[in-house]
Amino acid sequence: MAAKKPASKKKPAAKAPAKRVVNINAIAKSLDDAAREAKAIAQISDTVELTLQEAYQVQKQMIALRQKRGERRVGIKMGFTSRAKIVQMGISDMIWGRLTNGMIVEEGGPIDFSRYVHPRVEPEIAFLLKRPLFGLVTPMQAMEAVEAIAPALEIIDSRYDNFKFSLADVVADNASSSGFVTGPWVKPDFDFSNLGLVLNFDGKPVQIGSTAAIMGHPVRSLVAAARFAAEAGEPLQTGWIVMAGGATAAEALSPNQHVEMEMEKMGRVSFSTRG
Ligand code: 0L1
Ligand code: MG
Repeated sequence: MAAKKPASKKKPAAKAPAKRVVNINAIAKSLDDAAREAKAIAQISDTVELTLQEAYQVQKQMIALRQKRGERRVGIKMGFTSRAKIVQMGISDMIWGRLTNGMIVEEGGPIDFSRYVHPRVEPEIAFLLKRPLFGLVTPMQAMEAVEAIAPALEIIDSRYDNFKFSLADVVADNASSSGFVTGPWVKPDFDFSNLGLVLNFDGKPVQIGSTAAIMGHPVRSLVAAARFAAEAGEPLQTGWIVMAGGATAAEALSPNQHVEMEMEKMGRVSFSTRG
């Protein structure tokens, strides 16, 4: 009698990998809505891991939505250019974001706290360009394009729950940019590589630092900005502002606060929050 064939053990059919769906426009709209409604959303990386290239596409599309509403580009901001910011947010890759005139906060003026999700402020230095700048440039070539420098404050406001994000999340969210204030513009005809600065809330110091915290010399951030801008096909333009990145960790803002930063040799820059 023929031996009984063992019942064949059928391998379960391999599951097709879930299709990766990335809708750049839909993600840009959800971030833009979150910013306009001042309502945090879940991180994009909870549902889809964007590549860095896709994240910058989302950022570009989000800015296009602002431009459709009448805003215009006025510059770029650099992010994670200091150790303090890298340690605070746990991200060590330098990033950049696009600035529009809708983000300008009048020096000394008030901001309406209810228009933000969970705003923070960080002390920076800003460059004003007198000619276009892009590509691989030396610090000296970068400085030849600078009309003036100013002490500046950046108001960052992540559109994500709990101000938590991955690298791609924060790039898509325009590097958390929300507002910026510039103080007195001065000719950059002196050494600004190591200027002491103090950030005060209601007259009390909350952060003390130096411009040297920005890559050893803030001009290095401008050099990097020129390279990023060229890679994106968006050369830095005459009249644009480049925000060099936070020199210290960012501080959370509260309603009804006076915020001021004093930078050695450069002067003061301030704004206040209204509840
Ligand atoms: O200046 C900066 O380093 C800003 C980084 C932006 C990301 C963030 O901290 O939310
Ligand atoms: Mg910043």
